[in-house]
Amino acid sequence: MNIILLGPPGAGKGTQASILVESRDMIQLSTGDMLREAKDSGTDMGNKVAEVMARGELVTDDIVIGLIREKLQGDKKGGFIFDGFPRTLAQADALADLLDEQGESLDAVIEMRVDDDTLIKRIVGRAEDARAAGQPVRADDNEESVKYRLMEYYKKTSPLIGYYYAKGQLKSVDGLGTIDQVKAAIDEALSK
Ligand code: B4P
Repeated sequence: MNIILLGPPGAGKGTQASILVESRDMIQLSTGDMLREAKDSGTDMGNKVAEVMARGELVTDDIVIGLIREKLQGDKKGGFIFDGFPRTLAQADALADLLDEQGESLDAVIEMRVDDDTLIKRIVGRAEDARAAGQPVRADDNEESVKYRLMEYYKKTSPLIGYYYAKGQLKSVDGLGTIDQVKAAIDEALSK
């Protein structure tokens, strides 16, 4: 099974993807994690994306599509969870082509719905928790970047909701409950 977790920043895509990895032996492909790894390793590409990410802007399509293309060649296990990818219509078209090339298809797109106030509270809360624990704080986990990330989401990513709805692949879940409640809602959506 190959699925996309779609939703605004802080909707819990990464949180739920980690749970699906455990419960269904799937492979999590988080473009956010891949870009943060590139940034930390100080490669040319990493240096290029660091400032873009800190501002809360989207990284260019060619970079993220390249990262995903590489990962799709590897082990497939119980299938792929696309976490935070695609984020633009161009990325969605590229993903359809890449899956096609691998003889794979997309089974479902889970849209996680959370209101803006909760998203901002969660992300600012994550930064405060990290600071209190003496851990590194993500450069984009502050109110200013989150507001920009939300603007980018509504402008560039939310059109994907209609795109996948038209293909009959969209399943929307309430992302507002506890982590366990959201997990249950995703399991139910995937069972239909
Ligand atoms: P991501 O790493 O994808 O970050 P995100 O959208 O903030 O994360 P997510 O929705 O996974 O939230 P999480 O589970 O962590 O992207 C970061 C940046 O990378 C982007 O802004 C962009 O610059 C770049 N990028 C990534 N992919 C790209 C692409 N395809 N194209 C272009 N650029 C790209 O949860 C957040 C917090 O909420 C956590 O603290 C968590 O504990 C908490 N939480 C989760 N579920 C909860 C629940 N049910 N109740 C209470 N709290 C909850």
